[in-house]
Amino acid sequence: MRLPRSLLVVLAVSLAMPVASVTDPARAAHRAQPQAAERKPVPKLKVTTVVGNLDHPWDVKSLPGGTLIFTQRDRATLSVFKHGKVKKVSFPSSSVWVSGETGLMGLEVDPDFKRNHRIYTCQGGFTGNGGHDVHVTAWTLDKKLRTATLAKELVGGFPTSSGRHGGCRLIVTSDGSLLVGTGDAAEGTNPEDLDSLGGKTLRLDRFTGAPWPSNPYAGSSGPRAYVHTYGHRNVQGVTERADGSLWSIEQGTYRDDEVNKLVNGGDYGYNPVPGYNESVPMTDPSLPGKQLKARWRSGDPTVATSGGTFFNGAKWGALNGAMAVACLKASRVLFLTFDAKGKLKKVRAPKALRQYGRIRTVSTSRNGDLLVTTDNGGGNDVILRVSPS
Ligand SMILES: [Ca+2]
Ligand SMILES: [Ca+2]
Repeated sequence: MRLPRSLLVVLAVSLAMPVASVTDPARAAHRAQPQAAERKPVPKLKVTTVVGNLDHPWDVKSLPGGTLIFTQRDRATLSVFKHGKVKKVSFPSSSVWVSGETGLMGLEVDPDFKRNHRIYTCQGGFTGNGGHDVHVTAWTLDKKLRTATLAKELVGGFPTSSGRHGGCRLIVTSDGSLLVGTGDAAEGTNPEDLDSLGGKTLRLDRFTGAPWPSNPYAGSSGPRAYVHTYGHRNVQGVTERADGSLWSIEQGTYRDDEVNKLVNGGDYGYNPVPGYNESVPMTDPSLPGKQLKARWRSGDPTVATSGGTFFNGAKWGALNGAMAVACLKASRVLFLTFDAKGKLKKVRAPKALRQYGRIRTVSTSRNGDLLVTTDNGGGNDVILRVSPS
């Protein structure tokens, strides 16, 4: 007879330890620590609509002083919300290629914004020979937030097809790199091809656009110098945990949306060939080398995960340190709690966020609230502010 592994561990531990140590108060306190947040109550959520009459608001970030800045994908507009009013930022919308799932997408604010007024966007573009790409651009905003001026094209040439699976999410990490999540453009060879920038997470210097020095192929002269992780499908969420670990959120096929903890150089195992064969697993261990398993997956059917973020603050009680994940198809926000090692402990889907239709992304506000965008189209989309009540 084979005993379950968990039972064997319990047996081994109880044999190895004197009985007294189980009730040792110091040891008990130490053991309880990882569950400290979990033991606090789950707060009721207060949800308020901040901005309305939007169309596919794809990303929203918070600027110093309480101003919000956001993109709309198909309108290809950049806007600020300040003193209760929406104002369009002068932005070259006609240079954005809008098609299907691609348009003006990810947005990030430089951590040193007060001094440098820099922001970053990810969008579809025209390559000049009738072709298209998705690329990442740095902009400088003027003091009154009226105009975005091109600072630098940082990295581009991400593959495209119809506009399907265009990615593309951005964050500046705590060590100053720009982390970019890209889509596979619904072309089967991209995720496992190290010289395609599709189906990857990329890291680069946010000022020079150079590949980040710790990237696994940083010394290469090819596109692979930018690759941080590969074997992804359509990464629409990237986020950093308080412990400095980097995570991604991606959409599955008909099964297995995934949340992944990113390991530098890691292969996340999606290889939909020949053609675009979506019957393959989202993580296929039979590929050469080691494939990293997801930390959370939806199973079958998918919920269509998009953007998301880890969030912190004592006011969040049991949710302090959880990850909020936007779901398009399932029209909700999932709150995922992981332990210190990144093992999934709890999944919650609060009712308060199940009445707004499709949810595109969740980000954090400077005061620790959450900002949520809907994705229903037709000019009725909103930005929500969520706080514990
Ligand atoms: Ca995977
Ligand atoms: Ca393998």
